[in-house]
Amino acid sequence: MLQIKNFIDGEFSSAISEEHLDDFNPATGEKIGHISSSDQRDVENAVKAAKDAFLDWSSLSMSERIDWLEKIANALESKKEEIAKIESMDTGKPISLARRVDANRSITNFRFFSQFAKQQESLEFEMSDAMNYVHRKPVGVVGLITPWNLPLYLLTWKIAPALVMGNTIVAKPSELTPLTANLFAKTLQEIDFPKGVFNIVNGLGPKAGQAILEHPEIKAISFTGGTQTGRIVAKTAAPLFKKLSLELGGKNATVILDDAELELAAKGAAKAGFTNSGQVCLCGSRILIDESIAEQFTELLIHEIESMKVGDPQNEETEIGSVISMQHLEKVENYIQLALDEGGQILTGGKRPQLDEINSNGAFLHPTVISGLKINSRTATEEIFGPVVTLHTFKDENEAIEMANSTDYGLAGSVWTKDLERGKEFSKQIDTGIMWVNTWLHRDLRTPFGGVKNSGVGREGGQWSLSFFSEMTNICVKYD
Ligand code: TXE
Repeated sequence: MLQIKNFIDGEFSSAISEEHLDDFNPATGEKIGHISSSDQRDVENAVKAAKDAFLDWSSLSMSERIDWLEKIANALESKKEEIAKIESMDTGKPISLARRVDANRSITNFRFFSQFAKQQESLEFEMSDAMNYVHRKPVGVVGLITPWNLPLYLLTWKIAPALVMGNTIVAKPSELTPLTANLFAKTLQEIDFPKGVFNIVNGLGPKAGQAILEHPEIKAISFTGGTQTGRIVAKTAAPLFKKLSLELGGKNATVILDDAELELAAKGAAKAGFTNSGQVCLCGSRILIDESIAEQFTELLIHEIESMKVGDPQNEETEIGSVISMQHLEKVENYIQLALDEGGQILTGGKRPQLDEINSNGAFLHPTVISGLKINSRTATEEIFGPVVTLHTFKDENEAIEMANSTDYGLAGSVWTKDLERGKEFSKQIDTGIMWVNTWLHRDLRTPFGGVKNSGVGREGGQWSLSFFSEMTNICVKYD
């Protein structure tokens, strides 16, 4: 049984309360670890360690901090397979996905920000009689709170820019998936990373997480998680004037225009809808199809989905693993029942698969496609965050735009058409932070990442991350 402790001032320690939570492998239902269940006292200790480490860390030169990012990337690279294996065990996602996406991207996050920080130029604005120099300083101690769907991928997406800009960190991974953050902390110990610069406080959101939000010495909060929790984060942190970055939920549209290359679009829509069992905030959970090609496209889509291998995440061939927990599976199944109550028809899926003994207690669901629902039904407007997509047809582009924009979310989407200019013009009409044309989840880390409406506030990525994790002082020097 793994003991997942806090990581404070470079050492692993139990929560002061000595209380712990259980960690489960959702694909087998077995208990795999005990997690320290921290409270405000543990957060206090972590903030003290981060404050004590801040002067030395922020006094390093940018190139010295960049060297550390590269050391971390190299150390993670040597553990790529171990990261993939434990991430798959903790989340139920297929090992091939954990390797290709979670492990690779966690390493890339450090490599990208070390390179990107090197290229930063000083910001100067000349006047006729003066020169303005924009001086960047770290924010100080920052709080990172992350979810269970892409645990190390999303945590390192925040750690790398926060560190390179000279901040020190108090992080709280999701209590459902603490394992890879724990491995990350062990890796820092192995490379003699300065103590106290990065700290982990494990535990429940309303207890350990809330204490991070409330701590007066934590000057910025970068949060990724559900919209409902995002509201709590905003409500708590805003009156304390903390910098806030909120990456929240989504109900993204995959739009198939009448001139789409149908085979390509069907593969793209299936990938967008069911990667990580639909547990990615960027997933395309609504598929909007031009009525003139709807029958042909739907046939290709269903074929694509029914060929996806559902099973043991540790099996290399598996494409659809379990969802994060039995509780979440029941939430998803409740939405399928709601869809039927709202007049929907299940075209494929909707049932739990019969799997081998080892997975008989796992939280599995066949990828599910539901048609016949109104675009403003609850099923088609609320975030389900599971392997469920709804299909809707439209008669023309204007109706497609109206439908795509018809939820309270605004994170991402994709549009499929042979005419790239048409795809670009269409994308400008969609109220999201991200749009893909003839692809999905194709990421350039220099680009702004984030959403509008109930999908969040702010952007991370490239210069947006460096700006979020720094404060600027404009120094205006009058020529004599
Ligand atoms: O997110 P939560 P969960 C959506 C998806 C999912 C829902 C809930 O709909 O079903 O959010 O998922 C911490 N103060 N997304 O449970 O609850 C919590 O401990 C401070 C979309 O993962 O938001 C965890 O570390 N912290 C999302 C983190 O917040 C609190 C990805 C996220 O937990 C807290 C995952 C509090 N009061 C879920 N309550 C995306 N955008 O990718 C909880 N936390």
